[in-house]
Amino acid sequence: MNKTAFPKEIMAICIAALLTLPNIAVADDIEVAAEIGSIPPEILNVSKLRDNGDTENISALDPEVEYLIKFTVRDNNSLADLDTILVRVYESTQSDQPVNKRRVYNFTYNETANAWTASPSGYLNPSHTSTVPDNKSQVSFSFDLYFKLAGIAVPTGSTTNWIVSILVTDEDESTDLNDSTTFDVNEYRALNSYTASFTWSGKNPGDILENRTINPTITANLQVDINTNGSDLTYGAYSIPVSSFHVYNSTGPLRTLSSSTLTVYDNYAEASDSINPNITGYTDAVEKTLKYDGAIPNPQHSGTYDGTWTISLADIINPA
Ligand SMILES: [Ca+2]
Ligand SMILES: [Ca+2]
Ligand SMILES: [Ca+2]
Ligand SMILES: [Ca+2]
Repeated sequence: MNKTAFPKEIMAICIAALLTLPNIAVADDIEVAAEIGSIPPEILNVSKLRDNGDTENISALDPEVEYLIKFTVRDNNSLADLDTILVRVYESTQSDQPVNKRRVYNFTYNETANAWTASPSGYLNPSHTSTVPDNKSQVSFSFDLYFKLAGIAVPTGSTTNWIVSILVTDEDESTDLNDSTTFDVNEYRALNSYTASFTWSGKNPGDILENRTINPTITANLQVDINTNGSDLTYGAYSIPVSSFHVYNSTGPLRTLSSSTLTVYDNYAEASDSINPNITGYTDAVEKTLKYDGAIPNPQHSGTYDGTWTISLADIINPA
């Protein structure tokens, strides 16, 4: 037997095995992935209210005056991952109510637009511009939001408050909420835009003085008394006593003018609401009519007599 000779069957198997060896590659792709989690946004360092001179810790805000709130937002997916920041400023019992300048204000930062908007309009950026980030690849930014409230914003007192609620939402709809800032709204009453003088011309002793109308525009965030004071009209040493004149409101009653305060409209509010238990309503830029008339005494020395009368607003109520 030849020991070097393979049996035919074994040789055939070896050839078949050689033919099925894999090709040897010199390069190949590696599929690589790193899954980055969606990180919720955070609100940090919320300031108390500041006035626009940056005085901190304002606890009671005047309507129609600019204020500032500062806060930092961080998102470790970068600021570009933010969707919106909603700063809702509202009387504390009105959180679910629609925006309304009496009670709820929304200030919204939209990351895509990189801009603030406000509803109701007209109360954002009264004299300063609220800040926005100019580099969205940062992870945090300190926002300055400048705003004011309307003259009719409901006043609050020792048992009631307004709240600043800040809600940040990212593109994964993760959120953070901070409503730690509270404040009071002070009483507000303003009277303007009235014709500040009138004259009776060509009169003689004993003449009736036809009525003259003054229409002050009233804005107040609570009920107010609309009052008037008169004074004697004088010409050198001569005078026409204040009691020669009358004042009345749009429906009466006629009252003799006096140097003491007379209430022409008592506890007046154009619109009623009961948000604050002590407040019956408010008046938003409404003209009210006060009329004055009188009679010249007889006899009366000739001359041009003049004097200064006053219209004033007073409140007699403290907000609860
Ligand atoms: Ca995020
Ligand atoms: Ca975004
Ligand atoms: Ca309070
Ligand atoms: Ca009154």
